[in-house]
Amino acid sequence: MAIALYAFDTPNGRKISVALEEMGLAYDVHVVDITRGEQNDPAFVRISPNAKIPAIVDPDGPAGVPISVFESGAILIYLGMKTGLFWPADPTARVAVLEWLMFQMGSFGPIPGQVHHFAAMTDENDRRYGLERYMKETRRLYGVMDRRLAENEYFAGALSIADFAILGWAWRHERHRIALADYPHVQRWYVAMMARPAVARGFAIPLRRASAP
Ligand SMILES: N[C@@H](CCC(=O)N[C@@H](CS)C(=O)NCC(=O)O)C(=O)O
Repeated sequence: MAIALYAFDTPNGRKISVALEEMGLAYDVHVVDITRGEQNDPAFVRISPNAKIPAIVDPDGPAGVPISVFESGAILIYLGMKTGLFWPADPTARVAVLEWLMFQMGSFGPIPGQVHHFAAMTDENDRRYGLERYMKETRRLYGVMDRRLAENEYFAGALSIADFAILGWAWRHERHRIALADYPHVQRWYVAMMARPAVARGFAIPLRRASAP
């Protein structure tokens, strides 16, 4: 039976549509339009208690018992454990995946997300401090990623769920005002990731209703 994906067209939503496509799992999309407050619908909050997308419901969970999962990092680990794909069995390799997944969850998401927030402000006084602070840190994070990718094809060596997590946010590099050409190793990785047919499908799947503004 298909996994239910509750998502919207955002970096955290796209991480999961990309992973589901890469893993070849059947899924149905349930758009949760966060511009209309649908994340606060009590039925959705029962699945995602923090009232944020993404979330999944897998009717075929562990031991055949249905399970819901919220938090994109937890979803990626769950899907990796379920399929054994992009989630190495070797403990040393797994640590690298966890490191870069946590890097994304803790920094490369929350920080560029603040750039998106302050960039959208119209009052110059309100936006200046926030933009300077978070753009500086975002550039530093791209530097961290560039150094890692100078020595590794993918973040954890082999392609893993950490790449899907980081890709979701790198996809928005223009919105957080980053020129990928300034980070050639990130650019090389980004171009290679986006050229993958399953990644393209993960970004093409509609996560917005046609009627939405
Ligand atoms: N740590 C969460 C963050 C999820 C998150 O921030 N989702 C955003 C969209 S990308 C959301 O649902 N925003 C709606 C809101 O804040 O009300 C995860 O990685 O799943």
